[in-house]
Amino acid sequence: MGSHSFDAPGTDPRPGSGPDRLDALTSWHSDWSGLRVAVLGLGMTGFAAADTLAELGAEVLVVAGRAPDERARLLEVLGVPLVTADLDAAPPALVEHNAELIIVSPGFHPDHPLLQWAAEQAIPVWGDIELAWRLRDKVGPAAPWILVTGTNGKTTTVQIAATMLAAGGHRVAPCGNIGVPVLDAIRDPQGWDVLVVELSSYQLHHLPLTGPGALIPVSSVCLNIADDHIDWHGSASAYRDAKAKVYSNTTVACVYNKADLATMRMVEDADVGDGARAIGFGLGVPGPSDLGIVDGILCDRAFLEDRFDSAIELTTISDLAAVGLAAPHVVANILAAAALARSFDVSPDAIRAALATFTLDAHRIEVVAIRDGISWIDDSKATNPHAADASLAAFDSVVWLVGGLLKGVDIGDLVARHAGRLRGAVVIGVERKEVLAAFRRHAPALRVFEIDSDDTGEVMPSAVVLAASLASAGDVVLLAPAAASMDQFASYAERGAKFAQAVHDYLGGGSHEDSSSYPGA
Ligand code: UMA
Repeated sequence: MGSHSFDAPGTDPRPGSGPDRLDALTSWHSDWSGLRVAVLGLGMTGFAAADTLAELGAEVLVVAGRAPDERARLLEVLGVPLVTADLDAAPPALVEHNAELIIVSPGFHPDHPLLQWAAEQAIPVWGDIELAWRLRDKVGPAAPWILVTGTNGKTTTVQIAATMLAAGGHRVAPCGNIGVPVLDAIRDPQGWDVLVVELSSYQLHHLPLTGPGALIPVSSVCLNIADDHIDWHGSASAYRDAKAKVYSNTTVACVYNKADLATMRMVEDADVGDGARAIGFGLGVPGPSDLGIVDGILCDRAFLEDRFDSAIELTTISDLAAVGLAAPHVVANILAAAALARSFDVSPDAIRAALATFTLDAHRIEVVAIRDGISWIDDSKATNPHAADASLAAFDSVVWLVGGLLKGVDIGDLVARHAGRLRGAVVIGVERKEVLAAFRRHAPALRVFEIDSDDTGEVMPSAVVLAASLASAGDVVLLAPAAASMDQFASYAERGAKFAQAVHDYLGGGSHEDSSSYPGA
């Protein structure tokens, strides 16, 4: 390991039209001028795609169901036309544009009428990730990509891996689903040594596995897989298949979760580059080619010569506990990130230094207050049952705030698994019927309150009062809704912030007895 070589993007554009022309568009320096492209959506992705393609001289039309004023105004400045319409069918301006290529934003459902129309018209559809891959050599030689996906922990793992790579002296861009379009990262004028790209299942869905648009990452990980976004993908297996694409063509390390054998099978089934290795991570004792834990010490038994007889110490659970990073699912993310960083030759010292300063984002098992022996914890980021599972498992005695948009996923198993550690529950969200039914079925004796107010401003204040009535010393009141937030809040962040505000209002001044100690089991 040490030097990484990549197929240089092509530099020999062949202007023309049709699929041959698209095949030749594999570099920023190819001839994109005059290419007729329709960009679907005007969120973060759509704007980045339109801006990039306009800079390349393509003829761009943006089509969106709704367009934020600010982005619409910027498009006007760029001279890019925008059509906002009810997108039940292709609007006339889109038909007239006679597009040779469509760039779709990830939020468009695969069965969206415009994507069906594009298929009927045989217009190729790329996601923004494929476009960014083809354009990645804008500034000097293309930086290698490290890919991160999984149902939960993606953003945290990307942030930790990027912190480790930076501590190792690399100029690194965390980007993708994390909230920075990869197209913005590749246009940074200084360029990067490496990109750590968070990919959602939506973005993976649109990626080709072969051909000029197929990604060739150095390393890749699917952190875990559990049912999520089933309403978007149509089935659990379609969601899984999208996630599995992350490993395709990996050249150095395919990192998988030893506690989630589905991720190992994805690696086994993937077409990877010659010499790529499968690297496991887990909370148990590591085998050769794994990262794991021995007697409270996080060890690398993968990236060293003598991996059959020795291991490299990376950090310890007690050091992680001192900086609030010892919850089991966070430790798993750290091991995965360390595997990615080690695959890029980051030293154990740099990894240790990175972990000493890293802090989790807000709303991820964030301690809001501790008062009278009761800990109030905001894990609003737990937007599906798998994330809530990890969250609940970190505590012994829980009053649980749960509910929201379930996205077609059943939470019965989750309730059954944790019924023993629950002291009570408060159900929020619009899809309360399903959640209440799960409690009736799997925890019939549990005290459960329902917030049935239509006044969304009242949801958290009421939930906090009821949670307080269920909790006693030693308990954790845990907001880990296992559901998306958009039914009653603007985002998971707003949901968490409203929870924290309601807790502080309820407890009054001086509620933050000790926010540094982690109350986890
Ligand atoms: N639009 C329509 N009709 C549709 C869908 C979208 O007209 O049916 C248009 C609207 O103009 C809207 C725009 O598309 O303004 C929104 O596009 P989008 O939903 O694809 O969102 P972006 O703003 O482009 O942000 C996307 C990701 N969002 C989604 O995948 C839903 C962001 O992830 C990501 O950070 C960003 O690209 C940069 O890569 C967010 C997310 O929620 C955080 N991701 C999901 C998750 O993590 O669970 C997948």
